[in-house]
Amino acid sequence: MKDQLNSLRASTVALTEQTFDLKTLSDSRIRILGRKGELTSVLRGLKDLPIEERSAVGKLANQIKADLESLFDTREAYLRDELERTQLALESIDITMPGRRLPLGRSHILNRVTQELVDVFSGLGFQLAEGPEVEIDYYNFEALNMPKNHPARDMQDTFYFSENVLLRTHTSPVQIRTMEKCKPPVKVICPGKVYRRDADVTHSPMFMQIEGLWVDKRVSFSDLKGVLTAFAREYFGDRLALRFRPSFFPFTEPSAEVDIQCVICGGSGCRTCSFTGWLEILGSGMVDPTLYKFVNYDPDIYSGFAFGLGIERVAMLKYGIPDIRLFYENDVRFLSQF
Ligand code: FA5
Repeated sequence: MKDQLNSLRASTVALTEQTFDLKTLSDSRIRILGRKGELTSVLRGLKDLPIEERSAVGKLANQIKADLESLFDTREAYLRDELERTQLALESIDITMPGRRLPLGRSHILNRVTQELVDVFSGLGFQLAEGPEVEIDYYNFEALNMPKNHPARDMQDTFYFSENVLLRTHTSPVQIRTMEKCKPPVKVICPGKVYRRDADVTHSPMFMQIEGLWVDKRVSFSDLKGVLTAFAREYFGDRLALRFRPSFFPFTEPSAEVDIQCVICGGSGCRTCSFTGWLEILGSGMVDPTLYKFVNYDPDIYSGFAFGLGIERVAMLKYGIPDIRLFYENDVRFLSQF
């Protein structure tokens, strides 16, 4: 029995030395020291020993049990230390590594251009006004002198919610809404999104405009030319030519469109300017006195001008962007250039 006990100790020493994970170690501990373990089964033979040997063997058995327990404890402590060391090594941070760069967000180029335009017109004395994108037929067409079946409506087909509710096709309805609310003098700019059934390199189904409106006593066409020329010089500098071209809008009389020399081709003609050398940026004119009837202004006392400027067109000219669709494709490689 002494031999059995000594050999159990020897084999346990070898076993623990060759065990490298805590689970196997714990299983071995149960197999050897557990209630139904190998040591217990050896000790069961104790009662069959002659009485004079029992005490010595019993003592040895206790000693060996203590030895085995200490063997398992020491190995377990060692394995736990090892595990902790490996985990620490894995989790350690190399503070000499370069950090991961966080991409910096920025406002969309069109929002920035809008803000720049608002700043220029604020400097010319215009105040900010707003109107809804979902508009009623009355403000979008009717009160702008475009009754039902007016042919000018054809050029501004849009998305209808019902016969009378639509996505506004221009920012001009804000003219009427502002004049309804305020008595002259009014001098406002109204930036916002507008919608039309349009799509090519210079036309987008959703785009942005800034409406300008100045009504007061003795506002004349030369004020219109002065304000728009001042704006163009301030925003584009002197290098780009500007021209006023006679036009027609049902809500202004007389009317003019303003073109800026194409920056893409320098005026020689390209796909962006439809080979004309010019890009139209806005429509404008003297407010048609018919409109004053809708808002109770006296046309014998007041006169004014209005304009509607395409923000994408201005951004295209300012930054040499050849295709309007680039603004809305949300390609970060394009957007992060500005
Ligand atoms: C108008 O929208 C008039 N409301 C402008 C106006 C206001 C005239 C006040 C007189 C008085 P027009 O349809 O031409 O006009 O559009 C004005 C500008 O919006 C154009 O010069 C152009 O720069 C821009 N624009 C028009 N359609 C599109 C489109 N589909 N995509 C991008 N820009 C457009």
